[in-house]
Amino acid sequence: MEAAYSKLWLDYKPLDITFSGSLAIRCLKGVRRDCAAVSELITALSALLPQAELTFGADSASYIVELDIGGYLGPEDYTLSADERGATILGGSETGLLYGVFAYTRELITEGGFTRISRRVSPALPLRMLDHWDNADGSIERGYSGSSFFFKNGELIISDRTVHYARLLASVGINAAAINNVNVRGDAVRFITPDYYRKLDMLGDLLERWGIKLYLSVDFSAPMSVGGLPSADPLDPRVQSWWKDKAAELFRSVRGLGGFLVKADSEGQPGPYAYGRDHADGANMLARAIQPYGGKVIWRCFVYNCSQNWRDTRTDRACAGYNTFAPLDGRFDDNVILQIKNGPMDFQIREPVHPLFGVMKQTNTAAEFQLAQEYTGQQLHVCCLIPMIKEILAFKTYNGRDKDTVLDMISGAAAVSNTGDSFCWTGSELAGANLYGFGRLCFEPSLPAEDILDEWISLTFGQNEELKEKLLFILLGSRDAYESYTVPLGLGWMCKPNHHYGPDPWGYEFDRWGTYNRADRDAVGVDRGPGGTGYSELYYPPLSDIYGSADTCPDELLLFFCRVPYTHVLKSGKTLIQHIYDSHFEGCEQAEEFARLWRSLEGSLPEQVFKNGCERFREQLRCAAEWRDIVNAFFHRLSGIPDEKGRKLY
Ligand code: GCW
Repeated sequence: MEAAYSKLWLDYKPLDITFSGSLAIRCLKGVRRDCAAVSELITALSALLPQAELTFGADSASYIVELDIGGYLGPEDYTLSADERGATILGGSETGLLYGVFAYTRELITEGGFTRISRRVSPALPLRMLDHWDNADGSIERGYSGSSFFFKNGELIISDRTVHYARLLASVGINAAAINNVNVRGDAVRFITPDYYRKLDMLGDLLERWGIKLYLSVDFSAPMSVGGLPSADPLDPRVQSWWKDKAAELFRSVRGLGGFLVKADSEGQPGPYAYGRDHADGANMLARAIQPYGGKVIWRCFVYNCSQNWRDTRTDRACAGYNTFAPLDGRFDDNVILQIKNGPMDFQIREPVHPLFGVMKQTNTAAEFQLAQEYTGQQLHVCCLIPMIKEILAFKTYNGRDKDTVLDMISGAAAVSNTGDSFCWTGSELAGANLYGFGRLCFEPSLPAEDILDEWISLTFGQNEELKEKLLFILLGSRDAYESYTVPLGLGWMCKPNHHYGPDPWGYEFDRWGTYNRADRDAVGVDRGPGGTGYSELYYPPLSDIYGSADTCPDELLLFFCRVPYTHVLKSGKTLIQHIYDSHFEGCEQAEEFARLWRSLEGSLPEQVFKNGCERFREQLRCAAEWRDIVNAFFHRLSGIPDEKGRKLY
């Protein structure tokens, strides 16, 4: 039977070398023959070198791969050394060893054979997590890749696909997965009841073999919804003891459980505010219940008023996360990690970096990214997010520390997964690069985007220079193009309401979500400077000054921070209105060029991949033209200013 899913970058094909000798794997000391590292090495070597005889431990073999576990390394670290005669992979634990095996395999494939390697790697971030927004009924919130492969009709599914999933994650170093939606609905409320323990235990055990901890999104009001208590007040001793008992039962029943992910007081989810408590009270209560088992609470900072009045220009959603959490710095227990979205609003194609990263100096934090392309083309448009993630991690907060970048401040990163049960996992093959790249960046953030993509292309599609060059061009230019033909200069939210696909410049203008562009006939943008909502003041100087004035604010964020007339001259020398017109035309042209390049790859890609890409590019071009014409018409009609170049603006 044909597999129902692609193996993605783990589709090991024979190497194009002549090796007729014998191969041996030698397991030293504590390395168990049945651990994932050894099984992965066998899988890889027998596929890459199918003609070679593979044995265990034979000293006479012409190439020997020695596996070892060394006490002096961190548990997830590995060292890798290799030459023409063999390789030694040393892990700090079986997990570190597994990462070393994947790195070694990657090297064999990208180098096209045995080479010299000498390297020691420790993951930059201890927590490297994927957050699934999968619902118990099998649907996925903001899922663009089919249905859930974890759940169907309230049941937890474990299949060979689950094993391949674990291998994919481990191969890029992801070590945690929250399997259910942060909006905990339907049967998911009951995941923390005995009904689900047996399956959760199987899943947790399976994932743990590949170094991945299982996380569950939980309902903050579970003491009521599950426990039947009258309250979920975090300071109520009955609530505290309910969670303690629940934690004891859960951690006893489910192997590999890492802890909880919580969305509280956000978009209708229950939280501590209902009882007049704050988010430290809420998070710490849960953290104390699971602390004895080494559990962690990943607590989201996506807290804002989603019932705002659009007439109110003083309340600013961008300030909400900061105002909620900055005053609580230092109050969170050690096993709480605050998960902060990369920007202060919500995963737009361009936002400033969240000011909480700089200010939470005494709290464990993790950055949250969204691989699911909710606002970035829904996996119908190509939009490679790797350069964006790199930019955010490298962002200097100026918070007075010697090491002051986002990467220096966080101890983890999480990404909303873009996966589903589609054949290629991510709906679009090109979206697979985001999943791959996210994991690689959490492990080795200094890797250039181009190198990560180069690696992903080689592993996924094989070594073909022309193919690589074209795909790199498409992927590396894709975010720019998307940004250019959609929303200008950091403005955000000109999409259609609810599903967030396609243009609707006033779709969110008179709504309750706090997402306004304030466009009128003279000007556009939100004044978030000191004379406006004051958001720019939440950054440390010099950023607060830079962002606070239209003279210094970088062009790409201008309309996020400032309200400026259409005749305002940008740093590029163009007027704002002309920039809007030009970038929309240019972005569409870039997308057309990507589609042309893709079509030229017919024959170099598997047919199914090629056809799927063609369909998606067709849709991207259709939608990009809509964006261009509607956004340009919108600003043209409001401003009455013609295009200098005389193009048709409708
Ligand atoms: O942007 C919003 C999404 C919601 C999502 C929420 C969140 C899971 O539109 O679908 O809910 O963000 O991040 O919690």
